[in-house]
Amino acid sequence: MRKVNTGGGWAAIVYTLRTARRAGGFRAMWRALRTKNACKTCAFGMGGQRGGMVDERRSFPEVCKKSVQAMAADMQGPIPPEFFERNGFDALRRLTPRELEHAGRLVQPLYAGPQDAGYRPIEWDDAIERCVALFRKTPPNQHFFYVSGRSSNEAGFILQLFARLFGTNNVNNCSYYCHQASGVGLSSVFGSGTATILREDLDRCDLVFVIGGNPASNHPRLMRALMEVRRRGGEVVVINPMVETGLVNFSVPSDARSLLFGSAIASEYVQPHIGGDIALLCGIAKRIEELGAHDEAFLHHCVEDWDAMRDHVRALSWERITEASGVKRGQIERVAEIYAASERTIFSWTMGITHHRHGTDNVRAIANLALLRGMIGKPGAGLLPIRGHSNVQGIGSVGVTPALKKALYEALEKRYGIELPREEGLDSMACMHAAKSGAMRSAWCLGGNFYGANPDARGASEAIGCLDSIVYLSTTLNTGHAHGRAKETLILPVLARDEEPQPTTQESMFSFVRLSEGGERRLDGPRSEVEIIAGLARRVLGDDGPVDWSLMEQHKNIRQAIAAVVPGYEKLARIDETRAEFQIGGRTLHRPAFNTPTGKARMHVTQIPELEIANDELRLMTVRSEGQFNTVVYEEHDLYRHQDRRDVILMNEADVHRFGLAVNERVTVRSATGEMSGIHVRVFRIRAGSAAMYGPEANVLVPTDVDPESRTPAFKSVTITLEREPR
Ligand SMILES: Nc1nc2c(c(=O)[nH]1)N[C@H]1C(S)=C(S)[C@@H](COP(=O)(O)OP(=O)(O)OC[C@H]3O[C@@H](n4cnc5c(=O)[nH]c(N)nc54)[C@H](O)[C@@H]3O)O[C@H]1N2
Ligand SMILES: Nc1nc2c(c(=O)[nH]1)N[C@H]1C(S)=C(S)[C@@H](COP(=O)(O)OP(=O)(O)OC[C@H]3O[C@@H](n4cnc5c(=O)[nH]c(N)nc54)[C@H](O)[C@@H]3O)O[C@H]1N2
Ligand SMILES: [Mo]
Repeated sequence: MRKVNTGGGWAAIVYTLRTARRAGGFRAMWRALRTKNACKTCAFGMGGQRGGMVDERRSFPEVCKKSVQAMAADMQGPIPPEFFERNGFDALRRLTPRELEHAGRLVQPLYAGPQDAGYRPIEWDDAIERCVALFRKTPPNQHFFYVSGRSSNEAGFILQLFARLFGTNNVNNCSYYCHQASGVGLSSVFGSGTATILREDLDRCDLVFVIGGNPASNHPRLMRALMEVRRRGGEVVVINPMVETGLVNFSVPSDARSLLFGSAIASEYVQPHIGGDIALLCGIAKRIEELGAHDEAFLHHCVEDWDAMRDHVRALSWERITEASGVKRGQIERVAEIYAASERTIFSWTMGITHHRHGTDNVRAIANLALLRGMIGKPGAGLLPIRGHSNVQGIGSVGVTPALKKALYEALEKRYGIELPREEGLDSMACMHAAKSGAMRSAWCLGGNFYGANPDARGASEAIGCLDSIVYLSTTLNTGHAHGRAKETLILPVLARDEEPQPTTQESMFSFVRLSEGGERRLDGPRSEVEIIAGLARRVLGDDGPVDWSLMEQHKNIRQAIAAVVPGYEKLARIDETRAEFQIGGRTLHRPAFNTPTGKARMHVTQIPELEIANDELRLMTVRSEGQFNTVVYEEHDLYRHQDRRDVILMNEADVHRFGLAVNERVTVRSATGEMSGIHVRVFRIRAGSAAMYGPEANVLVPTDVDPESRTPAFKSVTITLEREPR
């Protein structure tokens, strides 16, 4: 394999061209990518009315491999009907995620009952009848609804409305496996849970912290902004237990100089232990206070609980800080000096922060550090949780959450003259446990791969197997359809957003609402998500209830409803006429006025978590490779980390020696939850004591316990042991 020492660049371009050719030619791909639809991959927020691949700053950036992969998947032909005759469940279970996705597009509803050895195609009418029967058969609180962040605001909104009118709050979304800790943490700090900045603020800052993320792979469009910060003399501090090639040097494909020579990204690369972030962030805060570089006036006028936070970091010894973080005092002091010299700092973070039992406190520790120097509440500075799915933030905004925000709750009750169910709704993990215990009987999944995303893969399969039914609304096959089956399983094929007959909307990580025009259908068979949900709601709840479901088949009517009830979404009411995409009101913090009872932001004392591991143990993180999108693995190799296969464990050289292992030797990896055998040992630039494996495969090892506040599993913190296998 060719060795790549810089992220992005030619490798990304060559891949893009190759994938485009497979998907029906470069021109077809180019046309597809240039339509007025929001990009399908990450939540950076590309496309929409400004045309594909144009961001919120109106600049026209890079090819992104991921958007090409996602588009190629949707541009496939139909899965041939004989596929399901040839591939019963045994065969489906043996297919890799890539083989399942490459089987083609789902075009016909599929059904499997308790006696079936495989799926069989059924007619749409039959499928809808069966769904209606499932709703009638089981009481509302024994159903749950899981929504991935790929679906539109319109589909998400009516799904949650339907669920609540049906009688349950068991409505959740993939953020419970993703950024929930950011929402919970930030809300506790300043009363709202999203980024405080606009895309433009990245052009005005002089320092960016990139904490616990690998944007070179997962948010390549952020890389241009980071390159530009460095070019204008600013700094980028990376905090990550692994040295990620693309965060050291990245070739921005749309920038000639960068493409040829690469661009230095990190000015300081800090490698803490997995889970060492709170100690590190407290250490930086301690040093800032020692230097007197904190913003006394801001802390006095705009912040609560500064005294407690100050006393906490003062009382922490440097010994405790360096031991728990794994970072030397000299480097912590250097980072503090970089921060002290900055006038406008942006703190960004991803899953390395949220995927912990202390995820919410991790987020608070970041917010503390930002508040310490008055970096929230002015232009060019603030907080940026780098969101995953392209519309995961919108799905949350429009109410696909177990508990609705008070304002939305009251507005819904008022608009429809209804009383919403009072019983507490369950989060994703709780639904899985309830399925296992028999308390939950029926699941509805709008997109995503609830099985594949879940910790404890074996347990997840068993839990879903306990359900009477599960219904998937999907574009392509994934491992969930093979391993996540209930007594009855239905798959309903849906249109991708750029095939929707009516426009849809999405929300970016900067709280910017995109309008996607939709487009011509590529295939006969799949239906619009909204058409399916509104049709089911009409059948189950009738037309004479508080909501006229036949009106809800028109997306613009749904937009009227969203505009009327979701705070900040008012402009959605006119978007069909104006075509004007907009910034959601009340989220950007360019002034230090916070949405809390006192108007001040709140600091929190964040205790350093106890993460002791024994001598024969390692702490494991599960990560994505550059060639996958969540549970869909496109490529076996990981370009930037120089791995030719995925069944590897990446370890520090010292640990490989300490355990008496050799490179490429096979080990069995064990956790309290499961084990994986035949894993190849690889040396990697990762903090000693920490190790990394690829998810979703490694989900057999990840336990199901969660951060008590955000209910997010610790995908990045699994205690493991290794056993050498006989040679
Ligand atoms: N190509 C591609 N793009 C994607 C996705 C994809 O699967 N593929 N998925 C999308 C989604 S839904 C999401 S949520 C995002 C995910 O984007 P990321 O969060 O960047 O993805 P992960 O691979 O989970 O990476 C976690 C990073 O956190 C680091 N890390 C692990 N533990 C710790 C820790 O304790 N502390 C610190 N400081 N760092 C730690 C790891 O070394 C790794 O670099 O990407 C989105 N974009
Ligand atoms: N071990 C480990 N596990 C993890 C993580 C980790 O870092 N490590 N990360 C977690 C994170 S951050 C997340 S967000 C979850 C991801 O969880 P999910 O969002 O549940 O999973 P995806 O793999 O993104 O779902 C992909 C499927 O979505 C369907 N799909 C694609 N486009 C559309 C569409 O337009 N409409 C509909 N209806 N369906 C569509 C396709 O069938 C595709 O197979 O995984 C979590 N699991
Ligand atoms: Mo995610």
